[in-house]
Amino acid sequence: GGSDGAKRRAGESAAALVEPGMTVGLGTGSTAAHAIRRLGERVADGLDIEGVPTSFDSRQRARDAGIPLRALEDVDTIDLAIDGADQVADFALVKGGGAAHAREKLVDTAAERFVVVVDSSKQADVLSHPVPVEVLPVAHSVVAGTVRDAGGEPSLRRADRKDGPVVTDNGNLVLDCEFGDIAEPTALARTLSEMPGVVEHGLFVGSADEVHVGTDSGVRVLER
Ligand code: DER
Repeated sequence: GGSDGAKRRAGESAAALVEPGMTVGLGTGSTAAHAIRRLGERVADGLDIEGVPTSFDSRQRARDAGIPLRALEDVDTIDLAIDGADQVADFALVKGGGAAHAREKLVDTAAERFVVVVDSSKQADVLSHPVPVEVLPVAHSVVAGTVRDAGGEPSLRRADRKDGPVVTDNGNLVLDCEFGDIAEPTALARTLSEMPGVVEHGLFVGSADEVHVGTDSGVRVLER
């Protein structure tokens, strides 16, 4: 399994790629949080960058870290995005553990370079992690049906600290969809995107340029 030290090493390794003047996509989750923290330290040391958050949480973390922020709609280019993943197989990702994958996918795919930060527990030969699917609230039963028709097993993501389901930053719900081994992630991504009521799914195919894998002793950098 992963350890926080491994996540920290991965996050800090990606933060070292950031150069002065860059606009940086700031991912969501505990591994990307290490990159945000490290970037805050570098900003305090004089690094001139602007961050584009991918969620309410990453915006708060970036503000606390003292990183100057820009709204996505106000930037022309994103030079580098740093974000985590729930599973990585040959540069294809499952994301959405934090229910932030809609805006993450926007920022991560808009970036010139998308660097994924994980600990080694996220690596797999084939994707098999349940795929988070963000749905319009009114659509959750309809989409559950179309997911079943496509061979998946959907479950509405329940909240821990509130009654009822998790509600995303966009006001939507999340279905976690079990498909078993995903041999053809590109095909499944298209199937999910075409389902009426789906806002965004957590399959990121063809967007990751680099993966920094934190281990107990260091970081392994995988370049596509
Ligand atoms: O929600 C997300 O997509 C996060 O990036 C998630 O996939 C990884 O979170 P972690 O770094 O806390 O494991």
